[in-house]
Parts: sequence; C-alpha cells; structure tokens
Amino acid sequence: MPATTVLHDIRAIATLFDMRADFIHAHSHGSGHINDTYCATFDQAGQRVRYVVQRINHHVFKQPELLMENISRVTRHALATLEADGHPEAHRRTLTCIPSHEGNACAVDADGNYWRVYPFIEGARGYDELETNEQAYQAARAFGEFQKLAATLQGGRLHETISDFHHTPKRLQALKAAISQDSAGRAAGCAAEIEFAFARTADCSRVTDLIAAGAIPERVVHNDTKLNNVLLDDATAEGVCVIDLDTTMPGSVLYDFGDMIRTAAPTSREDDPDPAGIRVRLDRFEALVKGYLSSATFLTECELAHLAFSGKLITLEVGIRFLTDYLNGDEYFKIKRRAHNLDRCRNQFAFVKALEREMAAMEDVVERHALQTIS
Ligand code: ADP
Ligand code: GN1
Ligand code: MG
Repeated sequence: MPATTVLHDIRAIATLFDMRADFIHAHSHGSGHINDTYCATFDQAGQRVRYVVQRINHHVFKQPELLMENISRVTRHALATLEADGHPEAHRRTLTCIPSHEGNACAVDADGNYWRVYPFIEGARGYDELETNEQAYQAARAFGEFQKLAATLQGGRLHETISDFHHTPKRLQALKAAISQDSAGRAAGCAAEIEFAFARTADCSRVTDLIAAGAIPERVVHNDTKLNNVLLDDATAEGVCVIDLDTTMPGSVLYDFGDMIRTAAPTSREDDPDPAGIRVRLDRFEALVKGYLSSATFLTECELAHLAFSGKLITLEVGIRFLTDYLNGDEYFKIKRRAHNLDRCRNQFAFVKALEREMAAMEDVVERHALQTIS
C-alpha cells in the first residue's frame, strides 16, 4: 500500500489507546466517503502489527459515544457468537474495539475529534469495483450472515446514529429544501436531475409506507452495505468481515440488499462522469441474490417480493443525496473535484434508468431463487 500524506498525528492519537505496542508509521487508507481512516503499523513484542485508526466524522455522526456503544454491543455479540460456535478465526471475522486508557471504545483528542482503533483485518480487502461473480456471491452472503447474527443481539434497541437515514421521502424533502435555499447557486444547472428525482416521488415512499403499515419488519441491519464495506479473503474470496458499522441500527433488509445491487451490479463505478452506457449486470445480480439467500434465510414474502425493486430505490435515494449535497455546496460527502457530487448523482440516476429497463428480468431472477426460502 503506498504511503500517502498523514493528515493527523497518528502517533499522538495512538497514545490515547491501550495499544501495548510502539508506533512505527501510518498512512491514510481506503476510499470511504465519511470517516478519516489510517492504517498504522506498530511493533508489538518484536512483531509488526497493523491497526486501523479512524477519526469518526462527528459532523455526520453527532453523538459518537452512542454510536460506539452500538458498535461495542454488536462486535462483542459477534465475537461471543463466533467463539461459541468454535469458529477457528473468530477475531478475523468481526471488528474489535481497542479500548482507550479510560476503557472506552473511543477517545477524544485536543481538537475535539473522536477516534477509535480496530485491529487491521489482514489477508482480505474491500472492493470499489468487483472482479467476479463469486465475489458478489460471497459479499452478499457475508452481509446476510451479519444480519442473521444481529438478529440475536440482546439488550434493547440500538441507538439511531442518524435519524431517518433511509427514509427516502424525507431525503426527497431535503432535496426540495436544498433547491429552495440554493445556497451554492447551483440549482439552475441541475434542472434535468431535479426533474428526474421528482418524477419518481411515488417510488420513494413504496417501502417506507410498507414499513409504517407493519408489512415489512424492522430488523437490526447494516444500512451501508456498499461493496467496499465487506472485506473478502485474498485467497478464497470468502466474505471475511463486515466493516463500517456506524449505521448498524434498526432498519429494513431491503436497503441493505438494495445497496449491494447499487454497488455490485453496475458496469461502471459510482462516480464515472460519463455514465451514458451504464448497464445492469444481470449475472452479478443473480450472484447477489444467490449469495444473500444462502444466508438470509429469514426473509418474509413481502421482503422477497421487493428485493429487485430495492436496488432501484436506494440508487434513487443515494442519487438524491448526492444531488442535495451538491446543491448545499458539498457539505457531507468527501469530494475530490468540483462537480464530484453532481457526477455521482448523474451516474446514480443513469443506473436507476438501467434498473428500470431490467426490472422484469430481475424480478424473474428473484422468483427463480426465492421459491424455497419463503418463511
Ligand atoms: P467510511 O465510513 O469512511 O467508508 P470505513 O470504516 O468503511 O470508513 O473505512 C474505510 C476503508 O478502510 C474501508 O473501505 C476498508 O478498505 C478499510 N478498513 C476499515 N476498517 C478496516 C479493518 N479493520 N481492517 C482492514 N481494512 C479496514
Ligand atoms: C457513504 O461511508 P461510506 O463511504 O461507506 C454513506 C452511504 C452512501 C455512500 C455512497 C454514513 O458510505 O450512506 O450510500 O457513501 N455513508 C453515510 O457511496 O452517509
Ligand atoms: Mg465505508
């Protein structure tokens, strides 16, 4: 991994934690849009050991302590369950929080930044773009396993780390507010995208209406299942560890499965500035369905009936969020160029169109594979 500029003093941050190891060096790591992630190497009794040192984005997550309470509960439950099942590499299959000297799951630096440390999961990586259908199968299977494990979590409802995170109609309302404020003076240049979003107002409320009516159950879900949030084994492609647990909280499995479609099935990456030819890879979609259904054996008929639609729904939602952020002057998602969020939005909306064209074929795939799993 090439060393890049260290933007924070990770050596100093590490002293806040009970590392029992000597800091050697660190570099920034990964391509997440929210947190600042570093890979740090330490000397631990003569061995080089790597850790992930991460600054929690407290503009996005306003109550980092409550968020870390969720993550501690979920990861402890995961470890206990894996160990009880006699899993040979339980510690590689879940994130584990390294405590601060005060025994907390995060520490605050002198600038008011919140930090946490996880052991680096070695021999595995997350993919911005998948290479094979087997990877899609394994990633979806791992997210299904994660949901199954989360279903047995005891001790009351998890905190909502971002309220209404996947309430798509409220995301559309936020777009409306951004248009009327037009704080960056960009709305006039986005007429086509704005029209595209509001032409799909009915789609936005389809799942939230079913949730409100009790037809789709609330479950503990991940809520951010983009493909680079699961690490796949370098040798076997097996889904090793689900990461980025900041939004693990009550929600619907449909947004989880939908985000797998959004990130695994398109023929171009999320921010491709020229998305005109973007298509749905039906082979990838089928691999996702098979992988997910191999582990998520608890789905109801109504959930299964919306699996294909879920991809369109969250792609529309994420496109709306990118557009909203572009209109607000790029306050939320990290960007690398001026119109990055607009490119992302256009790409997502082009993929929504591609999904609309393939919806019948996708429904057929789900029907073929879901027949035996209805609970
Ligand atoms: P963000 O919310 O910014 O997406 P993530 O928690 O997903 O932050 O971390 C960013 C990237 O860092 C991930 O996509 C992954 O490549 C890498 N990463 C995070 N945690 C670990 C870990 N424990 N072991 C190995 N790599 C990790
Ligand atoms: C963000 O954190 P990351 O990069 O895995 C975002 C998701 C979006 C995604 C779009 C907390 O995910 O909701 O779908 O970008 N996470 C948060 O790529 O907003
Ligand atoms: Mg991430």
